[in-house]
Amino acid sequence: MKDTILVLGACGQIGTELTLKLRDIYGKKNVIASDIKEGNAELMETGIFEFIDATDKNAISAIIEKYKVTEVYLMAAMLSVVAEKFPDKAWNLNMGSLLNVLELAKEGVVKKVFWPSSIAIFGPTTPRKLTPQTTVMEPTTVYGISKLAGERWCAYYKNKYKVDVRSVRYPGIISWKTKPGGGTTDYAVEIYHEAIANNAYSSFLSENSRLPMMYMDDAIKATIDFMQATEPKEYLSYNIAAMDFTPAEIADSIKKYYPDFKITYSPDFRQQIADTWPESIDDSKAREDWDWKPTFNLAKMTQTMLKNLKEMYIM
Ligand code: AKB
Repeated sequence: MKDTILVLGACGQIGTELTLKLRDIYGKKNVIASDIKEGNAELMETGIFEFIDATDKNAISAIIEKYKVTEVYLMAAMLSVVAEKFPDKAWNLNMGSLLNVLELAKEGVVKKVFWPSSIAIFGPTTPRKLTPQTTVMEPTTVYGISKLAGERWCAYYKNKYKVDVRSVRYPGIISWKTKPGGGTTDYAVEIYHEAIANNAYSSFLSENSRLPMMYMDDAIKATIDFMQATEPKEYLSYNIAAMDFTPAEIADSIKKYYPDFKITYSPDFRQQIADTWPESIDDSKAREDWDWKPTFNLAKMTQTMLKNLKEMYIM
């Protein structure tokens, strides 16, 4: 039987490009996009779209039944910055949607689930350089707490009910197609837009604030590769890594194309979140267990971002 996939939160930054890639692989008819709001024109025009609130289990269940869905990618989430402003809403969305999908998978309707975790599961007591797969995890943000609790819920449903749920711990994700919303790592996307639009950027993180990052194509590749990997794998949620850099380093990479580009620094409350996260990630387990390997470094990403954004801003 062919897989039929439902993407919840398909209009978000990762959801948009993930859905388009899944449609390339599995066929347009077999990948149903859904979100609480409309998204990118390409996403809306290339296949089926359904309005779904991911906290509404009956609504998800009805769509699963309607299209005979076998796999769910649950991409709906409130990110770190917005979650600090609305802790109860963040908890309800991040946990409620996950428990809905895990329950449906437990009932046997859905055969496989993808759920995104994050480097936000780590906290100030975690080793910050080359953070290992298994280590101290004491997140201090609402978002990080919800992601760590989510990992534990996934493990519970996997162990107790044999639910096939898989996850990766995304670092900051950079892309030109869809802007991120409400994350601490968003500066690394904003900076490219501002470079093209104004040749200047004021960073909300300090000059030397180093964080793990990844270009979107690699994040999508990791997601789909892990979902297609044959079971069993040792871990349910894997560290993945591609690069790490500071605002000063990304600015230097932009200056290679725009020598007059100016960066200034006005760290705000988001700095406190960044200070609790790792600087770099050890992803050797993902490399060993399912051949994970990134293809973009900072130089290649900057070249790709600037080229595509330039064309987008000119159009
Ligand atoms: C955020 O900044 O909140 C996210 C994340 C690291 O999960 N991009």
